[in-house]
Amino acid sequence: MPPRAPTRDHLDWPFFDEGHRALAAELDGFVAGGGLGSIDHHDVDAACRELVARLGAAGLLRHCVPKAFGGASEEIDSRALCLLRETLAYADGLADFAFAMQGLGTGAISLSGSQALKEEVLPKVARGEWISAFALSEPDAGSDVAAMACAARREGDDFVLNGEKTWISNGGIADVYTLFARTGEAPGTRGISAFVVFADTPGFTIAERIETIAPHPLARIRFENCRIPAAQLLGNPGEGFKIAMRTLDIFRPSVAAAATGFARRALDEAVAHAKGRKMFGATLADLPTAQSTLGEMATAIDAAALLTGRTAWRRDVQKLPTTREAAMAKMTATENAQWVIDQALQLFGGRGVQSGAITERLYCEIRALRIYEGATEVQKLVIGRELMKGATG
Ligand code: COS
Repeated sequence: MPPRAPTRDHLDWPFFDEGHRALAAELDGFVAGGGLGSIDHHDVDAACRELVARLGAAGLLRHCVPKAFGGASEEIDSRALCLLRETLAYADGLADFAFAMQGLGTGAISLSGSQALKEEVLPKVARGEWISAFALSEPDAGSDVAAMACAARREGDDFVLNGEKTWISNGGIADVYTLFARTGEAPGTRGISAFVVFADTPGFTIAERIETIAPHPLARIRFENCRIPAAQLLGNPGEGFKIAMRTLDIFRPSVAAAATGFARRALDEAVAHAKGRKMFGATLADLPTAQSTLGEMATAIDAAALLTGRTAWRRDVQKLPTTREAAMAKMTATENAQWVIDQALQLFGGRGVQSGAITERLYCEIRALRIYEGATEVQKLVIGRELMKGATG
């Protein structure tokens, strides 16, 4: 049986154009043609390397970087990113992860890197030859980015790095890391800078590999007198926090899209199950309680997709800031998807919790999305603060 494909009704919404509809057809062809098939997910490192290679060979990673450096469009197109993540998440959470990290891991380079750094890193990442990572969180600085302690001390033409980062996706397999470290120009957010660090730099080590409920490469990484050229600084000293936030503004809607991909898969599986499941002399789908649940699930998905499409369109077409919109989309889509998947599992009954069931996989996949790239609580804070900025009082 060919892999299940997502419905594409929402591509008729005014947020999308012919290019997006063509990309959706290309993606569906890639998945149906076995582009993600026959990969053993038990070895997540090998699986991710293979997925990155395949996505690169298929030209799909070009959507993670700007055109001048091997990308698909002049600027990173948020709607394309969302479409890709939604489709990949629908089919395979690890494929979505492998794709997403190529963008997040290099987003700050695309935004603020020197010409030389962009030329060195972005084309290789777009071809799937290099794997990238985004190193922001620390053991004592997760949501509170300003509390970071990992230090970068200037010494002549170099910076010397000391400290740790944790929850680093692709930690252990990445070739290149975007690192945020304290350079101390000022206390708090104004004393952080962004750097590019290559995995083979002396003094850089993997301190610990971390396992999670939806396995993917993840690590705590360590810098001990790790010396990098000052040319690997992104933007100006002290700009790191803003670079991190601007990067997250681009990628948070794509997290929303991935969550919606998982939720769409849960809904489609639940509908198929409800239509086939015999119950009380009819089918589960004939029960008003099931119809009501499915109706709520579909509405929760559309609400999330509308907020996500609005954010990506505002960024791509209107070229306006999307801090508030991205936070709304990420919060709503990840929370709604968790609820939708839980409802799908409930409709499956006992089979829903069986090991190996699609609902089990989706249940595990969705959970981290409510936390990473800014937990739901952080998104509420961001929305509230943006609201205050525009309010008179
Ligand atoms: N774009 C550009 N600049 C931004 C920005 C954005 N989206 N958000 C904040 N800034 C600027 C602010 O304007 C402020 O600038 P000035 O110093 O010039 O006034 C500065 O950055 C500091 O902002 P703020 O005061 O809001 O910082 P806080 O320390 O209060 O933190 C939160 C804000 C909590 C929102 C932030 O730390 C955050 O998003 N945390 C979650 C991080 C995250 O996603 N972690 C997961 C890692 S990736 S898996």
